[in-house]
Amino acid sequence: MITHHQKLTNWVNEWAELCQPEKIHWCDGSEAENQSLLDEMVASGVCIKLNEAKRPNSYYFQSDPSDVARVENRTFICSEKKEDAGPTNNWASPVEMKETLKKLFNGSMRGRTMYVIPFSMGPLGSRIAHIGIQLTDSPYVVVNMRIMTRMGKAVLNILGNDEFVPCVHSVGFPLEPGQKDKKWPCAPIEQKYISHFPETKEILSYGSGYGGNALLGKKCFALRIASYMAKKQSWLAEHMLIMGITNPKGIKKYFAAAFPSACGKTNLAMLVPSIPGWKVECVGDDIAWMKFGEDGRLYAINPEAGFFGVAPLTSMKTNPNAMLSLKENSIFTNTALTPDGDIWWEGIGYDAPEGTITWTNEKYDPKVDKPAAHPNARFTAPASQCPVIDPAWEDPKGVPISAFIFGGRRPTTIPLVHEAFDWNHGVFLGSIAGSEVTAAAIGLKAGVRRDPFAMLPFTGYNMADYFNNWIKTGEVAPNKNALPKIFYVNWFRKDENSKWLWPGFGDNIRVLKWIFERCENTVKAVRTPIGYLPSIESIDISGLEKQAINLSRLLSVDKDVWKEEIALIKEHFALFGDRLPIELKNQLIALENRFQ
Ligand code: SAT
Ligand code: MN
Repeated sequence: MITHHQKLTNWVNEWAELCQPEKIHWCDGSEAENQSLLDEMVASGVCIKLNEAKRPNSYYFQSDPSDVARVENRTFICSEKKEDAGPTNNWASPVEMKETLKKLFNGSMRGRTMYVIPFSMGPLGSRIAHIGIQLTDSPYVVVNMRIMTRMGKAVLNILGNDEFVPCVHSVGFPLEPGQKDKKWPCAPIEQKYISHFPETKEILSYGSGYGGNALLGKKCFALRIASYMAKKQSWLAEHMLIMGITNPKGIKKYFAAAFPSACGKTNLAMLVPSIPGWKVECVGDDIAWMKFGEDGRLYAINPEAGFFGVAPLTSMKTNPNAMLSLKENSIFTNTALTPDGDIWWEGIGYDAPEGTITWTNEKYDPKVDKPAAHPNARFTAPASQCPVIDPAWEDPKGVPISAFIFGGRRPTTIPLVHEAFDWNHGVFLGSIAGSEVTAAAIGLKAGVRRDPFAMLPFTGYNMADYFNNWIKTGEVAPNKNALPKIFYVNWFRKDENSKWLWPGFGDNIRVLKWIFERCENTVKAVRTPIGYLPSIESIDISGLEKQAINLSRLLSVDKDVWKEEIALIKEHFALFGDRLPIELKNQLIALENRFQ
């Protein structure tokens, strides 16, 4: 036992009594502890150590085929009142959920070790950081949490006798005496429960060993629980990357950006600029926690310490900085495995060598239409290994945010970039963010799938109240002039032949440059009914002459198309009924009027 925190000790003992693990291990976070867990997992066949010469100190896992991603229909927000979970969450009564889970957790760790993981979301001791303690029976979770968070003894020292967010996790596969373990133990889908109790700040997760279902610091704590804490305490917990951007004169600004999945958020966070003299550095690729500083500016920290990124399509071409981040000391889950003991995935930039093994542990046949890596295969890599990690990424003070950027995949309607008229208009832009989905995406209706602030599956309370927290942030800002400006980008506009109009990737710096210059007030903008747009001359496309970029098309705002868009926004807002903040209702009316 390495703590005198009586409440913590009691809590651990209570759960141990219920879950009945064979032993309890308090994680100190040391290198030796990490190595012994990895060695044990290799010895028992749970994972493979990759070729030391190719991928030093890295490990390869294959999950159960049923346990490959977050499970939104098994994710619950258990607030006292159903309406406090809102129309976008699965609600369950906290009392009933706890009863259900107590039964499942009863004896769920038999034959296993219960690990106690003290972790800090954010630099140790930062005024924006918070501490959680996760109990888990999964050593895979322990080694991942060691990369993704600051974990171990030092956290308990900082905690003292303070409050922590209790997080309990079990893979839900107890072992009877003599029973052989599975390579990836988990429970069947109908027994998986990823449940959150925002009002009491608790997380109980049962039945899954995967990513956001099991690494409870990430989506469960840093977004769902933290978003509720943020509302109560007037700060922001957001699904945003944080990037530093430096112009050729050496002036630096920080932006935070939210995009729905599959918009290249990790790529943007580590972008390699295509115009000379500009530099992008990465503070974080997924989550931002923000509070006002003494100077009245909004300061952001990345609560995480690693990247849990989608592997397929990551290559030296699409994201060299991610590739270099994962060159060693990394964990790979559900990628393919090459015969010489390295990883491979679709879109890595070279063919799979003969003899490659798929994520389902079969011999890979490129002629058969079955991917070698699962589309949601992941790498877990330390952020400190990113070649463009920002020098201030661990600054406990955080970094001052100059601009928020929202976006989505919209083949039509939305221009390359536009700027909000003011804070509330910016909140409106965040609230209508979304991507167009094709009918091909399973289970989704074709059309625009709204994902407000990219927080649809991650807001731990009523989304309408979450919008209100953003409105309120503008009201309580100590210095309204120091509030970040708000922008909306769309890299994904297409022409009538379904060809991308914008090159994307490193060329997105050209849009970031305009945003940067708007923050500096050194470039003009054109007022349109939807917001401020760049004039055609003010987007720097030098060096792209050969590609004949059609900027007037990319920046066009079509009245008839926007009439349709407004009708869709009305439908989207109707979901929130009377709870939708009046400020957003008024924004929609004003938008409609500006098109009259
Ligand atoms: O599995 S995670 O929730 O960590 C990643 C994701 O699905 O966004
Ligand atoms: Mn994410």
